[in-house]
Amino acid sequence: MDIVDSLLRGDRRALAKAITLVENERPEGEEILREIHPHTGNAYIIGFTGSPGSGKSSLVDALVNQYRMDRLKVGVIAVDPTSPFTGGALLGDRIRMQKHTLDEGVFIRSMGTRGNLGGLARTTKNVARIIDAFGVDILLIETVGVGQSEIDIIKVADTSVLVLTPAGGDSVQAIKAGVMEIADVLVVNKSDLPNANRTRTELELALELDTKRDWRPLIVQTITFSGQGIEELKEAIDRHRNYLQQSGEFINMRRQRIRQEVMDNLEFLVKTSVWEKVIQMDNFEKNVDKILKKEKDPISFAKEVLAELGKTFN
Ligand SMILES: Nc1nc2c(ncn2[C@@H]2O[C@H](COP(=O)(O)OP(=O)(O)O)[C@@H](O)[C@H]2O)c(=O)[nH]1
Ligand SMILES: [Mg+2]
Repeated sequence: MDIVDSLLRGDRRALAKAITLVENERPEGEEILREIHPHTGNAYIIGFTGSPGSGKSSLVDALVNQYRMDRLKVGVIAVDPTSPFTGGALLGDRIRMQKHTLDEGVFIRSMGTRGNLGGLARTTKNVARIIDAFGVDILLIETVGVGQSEIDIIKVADTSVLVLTPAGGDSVQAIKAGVMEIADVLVVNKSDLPNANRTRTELELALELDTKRDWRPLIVQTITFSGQGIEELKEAIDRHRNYLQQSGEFINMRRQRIRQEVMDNLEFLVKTSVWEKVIQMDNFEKNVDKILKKEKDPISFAKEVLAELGKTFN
């Protein structure tokens, strides 16, 4: 496909177009994903999660600058499921990111809510793959919140960064919600505010109690206004990256994700093909009536349908 050739050659317009096709779940999008597959796997993916306003965008912005100083090519995906009107891009983010738009070494994409969050997790994964094939060294993904769906989005990341602040019992909530278990680096941003050190100590104590993991998450304090701690954050991410590579975790993780991905695709295909066949069955509605009148029960009918489908699948 032309569009694939162009994006592999570094054409940003082709990249943007390919992303839109994939986001809209068009058949061409599927073809693009198939063709780019051999060119993926080179980008190092870093996920950022945390409450709205904790400073994720500010940190991502600061890190983009850091990586650009090393002349690395950087991609950014901003996922904001809570923002249906702006398609995920808040005005502040746009202004903040505007200065990067002239930089050929930075590619930024915002994604808003489109259907359910499960769908968003799937498209984010695919969009990440296209930007990876385009040839970035580092891909930063920012998502709002710390719920299960956000965790699903962040599951594509090689290193996950959880952003907390000294205010509002953020750390206590994170500890309770178990989100610390998926975080590889913890950031106490807004460390210019009171209680930053106390927040750090709370987190340290919580980490000491968690002995399940080989990797002990690192804690970094940052102040985005002054740039304090940004280099340290980059180093913490690097350390986690080295740990993954040296322990063999990196390749394990990628294998595990491929397994999961095949299962997810399979589940999706089976579901849709079963559903297509089921709605074509002529006695389907009749049986629904029977269940309604208590002449039949839903479990037995589902089993009958399965037996019937078994014949057509063979
Ligand atoms: N005091 C303080 N405010 C910050 C810091 N970093 C970001 N902010 C402010 O926090 C607000 C939310 O930041 P933003 O990066 O948009 O957070 P996001 O919603 O997590 O992406 C903005 O008003 C920022 O200016 C910091 O280090 N200290
Ligand atoms: Mg943001």
